[in-house]
Amino acid sequence: MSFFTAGAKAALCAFAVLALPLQASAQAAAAAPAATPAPAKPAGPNDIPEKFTPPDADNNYVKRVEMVPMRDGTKLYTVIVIPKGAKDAPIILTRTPYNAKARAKRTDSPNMLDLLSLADEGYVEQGYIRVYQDVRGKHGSEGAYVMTRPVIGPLNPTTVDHVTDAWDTIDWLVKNLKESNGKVGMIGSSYEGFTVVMALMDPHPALKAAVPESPMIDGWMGDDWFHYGAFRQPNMDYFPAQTAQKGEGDGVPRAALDDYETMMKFGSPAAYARAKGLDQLPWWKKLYDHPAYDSFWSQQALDKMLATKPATVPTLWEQGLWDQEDIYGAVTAFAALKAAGKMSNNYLVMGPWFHSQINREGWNLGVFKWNGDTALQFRRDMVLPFFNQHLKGGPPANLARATIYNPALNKWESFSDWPGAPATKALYLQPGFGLSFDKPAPPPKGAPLGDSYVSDPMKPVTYLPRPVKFSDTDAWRTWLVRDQRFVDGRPDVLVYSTPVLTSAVKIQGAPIADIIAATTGTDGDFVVKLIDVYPPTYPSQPELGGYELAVSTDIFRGRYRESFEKPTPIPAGKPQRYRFVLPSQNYTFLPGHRIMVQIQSTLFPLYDRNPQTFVANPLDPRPEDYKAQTITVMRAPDQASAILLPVVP
Ligand code: PG9
Repeated sequence: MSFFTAGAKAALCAFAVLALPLQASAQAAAAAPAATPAPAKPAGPNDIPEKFTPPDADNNYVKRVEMVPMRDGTKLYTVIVIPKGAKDAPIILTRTPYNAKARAKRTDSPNMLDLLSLADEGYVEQGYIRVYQDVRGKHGSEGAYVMTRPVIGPLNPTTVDHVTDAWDTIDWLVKNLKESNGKVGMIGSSYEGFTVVMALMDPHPALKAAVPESPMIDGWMGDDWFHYGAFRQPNMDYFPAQTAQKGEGDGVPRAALDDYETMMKFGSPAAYARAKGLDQLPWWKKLYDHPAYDSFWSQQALDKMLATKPATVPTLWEQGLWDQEDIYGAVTAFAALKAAGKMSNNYLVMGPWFHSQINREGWNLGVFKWNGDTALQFRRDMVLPFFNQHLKGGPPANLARATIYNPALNKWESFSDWPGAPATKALYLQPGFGLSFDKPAPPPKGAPLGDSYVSDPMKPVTYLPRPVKFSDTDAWRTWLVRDQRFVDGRPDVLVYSTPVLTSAVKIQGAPIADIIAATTGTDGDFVVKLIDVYPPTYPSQPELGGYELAVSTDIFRGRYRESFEKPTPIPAGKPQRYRFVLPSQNYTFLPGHRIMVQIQSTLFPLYDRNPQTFVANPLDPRPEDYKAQTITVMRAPDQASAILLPVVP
């Protein structure tokens, strides 16, 4: 297990269901995370020596573990692996909450290539020094842990943050590693990507290149915690795993195999948190106190911060096209830098990947097969040349401004700018569940102006066929590309489709859902999926016949339609506009395929159920607040619902 990458480790933490008896877990949760006193020396004979030093003469590397001092005196556990005999070697640094010791140990081996993870192979082959460090408060590091610790300021009253810790670490590394050339690159995915971005806020002069991969940039808008205000319930496993103790916390025990059943039984996220003791965790309390996008969230949104203070460090942003955890951050940060006129040092790569797949093999995603190992292509042909250029004085990496895989054409495409087009071409919902680029015609007198369904929170639409298990890693990684036929016959899912395409429709950028809808309730969620429907038969891969591949999916909590900061009740029965940006794609809908749009109100148990009644705290509705409501999605000429597509000629 030591080779687990950040993303995998996170998924593992987040979705491990432990078979611990309830009592044992309650004890673990109740244990205060106080500083551990120095253990007393045991009396009597002891077969365990005070120190054991394994001989390393056979190793082709030197491994040092250092407690690196920060400016406040806190020492951070740092594993440094140096190729034996290295001189003038650059350093690659990853700062992690996921156990540096384990991150730097794929297998016990005298060979550095075997010791480090698959993702590190290129660095080993090219003679880099590899460093992993535990962030403060986690695993081997001293200090207090704060979840995604914000920068020093209103949300962080201390004198330290990841900006200063990265600075102090880099300073120590270049001053203390005599084998180094004084140049450091940072890389990491997800939480580790977040720590890379933090280092860019005030980069040490020795930080010469950065690769934030699927970084958590804004946890409310579209990364791990919420999507446009809808809460992501697998977090209820991640919180205790990450914050119940300094090491890896226990999972939350389940009485049912099916997480649908578990989450339905407890009702709201807050009721679940109370029942499982999670209300002891400060991070859950913060989240509970900030369900809306108030300053707690906007002041720690890294895209906004970067845009006001862009770094000059060359940065290669990476994000998976179907990243089930952080699909928002990298592309949004890239866009913010572009808007600030600071694109010249920034590059973007998006591949056909699940979260952190770049650290593994990338031959396929679910049933979709790609042209080779796309993750290796990223590491070998993009990241390594990028680091070699900036850390070793190697030849120019010649990266395009954006390099994005086109999953339908099964190839990488290069762009001098991204997005390739603004999302302005409206694909309208039509009567008879059609979809077309023409505005809907005036309907015959008395014909309905929209399509209705009853959304019942007691029978929510699932994101995967039941039984749903958050702990099923394969299902979690591939849910975004699962065939959507499993829901398209439900009466509470609206399904619109174009005729079979006779020419290709190519999109390059983020589609925008622009839905006009009324509800009989006073709150409600809208889930919109843009889908590629394969031809009914597909001889080269028969299981793709008629497949409904959601190329871009997201959810929006209706109470935030006018303001993310100040939610307002939806006036019952009055059509409202729900406009939100969907995840970016570089996709060609091919002739013979159809474009489909599905609209529904739930995506459970991944997202919490909206009670469909406006309540003060949407994380804590009472059981009686959950009410079935009728939703009507409008498709009249003056109330046209559409998906705005970034279509290129
Ligand atoms: N998606 C995980 C995460 C990132 C940031 C905060 C919390 C969780 C991860 O894979 O690290």
